[in-house]
Amino acid sequence: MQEFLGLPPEASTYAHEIDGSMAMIHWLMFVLFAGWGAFYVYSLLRFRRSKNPAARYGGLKSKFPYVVVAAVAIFEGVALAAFDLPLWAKLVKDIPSEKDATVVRVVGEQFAWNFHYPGPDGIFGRTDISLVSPENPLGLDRNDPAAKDDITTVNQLVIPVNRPVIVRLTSKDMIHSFGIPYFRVKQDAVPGQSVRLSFTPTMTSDEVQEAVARFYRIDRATDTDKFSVFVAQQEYRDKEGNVLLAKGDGITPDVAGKLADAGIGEVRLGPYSPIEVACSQLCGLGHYRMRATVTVVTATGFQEWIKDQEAALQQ
Ligand SMILES: [Cu+2]
Repeated sequence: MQEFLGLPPEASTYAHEIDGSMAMIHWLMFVLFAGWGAFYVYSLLRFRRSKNPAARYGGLKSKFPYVVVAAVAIFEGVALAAFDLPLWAKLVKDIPSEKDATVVRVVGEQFAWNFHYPGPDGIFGRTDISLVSPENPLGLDRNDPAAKDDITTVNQLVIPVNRPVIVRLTSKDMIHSFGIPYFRVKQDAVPGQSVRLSFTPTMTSDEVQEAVARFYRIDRATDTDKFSVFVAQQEYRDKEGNVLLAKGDGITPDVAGKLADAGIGEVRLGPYSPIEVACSQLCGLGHYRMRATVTVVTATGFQEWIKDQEAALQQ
């Protein structure tokens, strides 16, 4: 169904339910479209001029059509409320304990996403608006003992797979929206409010990259700039066994020429960093570039990343 609707891979625990709900709405709309369309065609034929030369336009005498219209409207309302409200309630209420989750503060601003991790002590350091500067977009007070181990990044969210993530979402300037299509996550970031949301990634970035990889035609005339965000999903060699394109490498004009020489016309490529946060509320002229990469790694990969970040803080 997800492929039928042209949706991206479902990379979080509740993505499937959201897709199910979307599919249901589409089917419901299809049934209504077909029903009303059939009624329209029936009316055209039944009341056509040649059969009803002396038609009167006094309006309906029967109450029955009104009953049908009211029944359909009530059915639609009940169907939407009965399926979607419980799902929404589940998404906003089923937030796990912070002990069992990766907790990240996310602060949107024109036009970037700031991420703030509490570090190994699990406590977010103090932030102060007077400390906000281009180098310290979160206004983190590094003199606060709890802030010493805090990790901050800009436009780069790193999270472990198969563990709940709790986001404390806010905004500095205006309403943005934290949208991650692969996770089916979308939540407005409102200045002055801290909104909690939770999701659990079920696929690593590598797995998503593999899932969305496709074959692309490459030849000498290919504009390789168009492939700048793609990397090869497998190795390509020539007849002598020399590697022309290694797995994980990008396409350059040189590589495209060598592949053409070796008679390889199609290569399997996937986006280098497939998962992104895309701001989903039009928030100004730079809205289109307000995006962050999401890197979903294994639990050990995440520990290593934290260790690297902590080491960088000590310097
Ligand atoms: Cu925005």
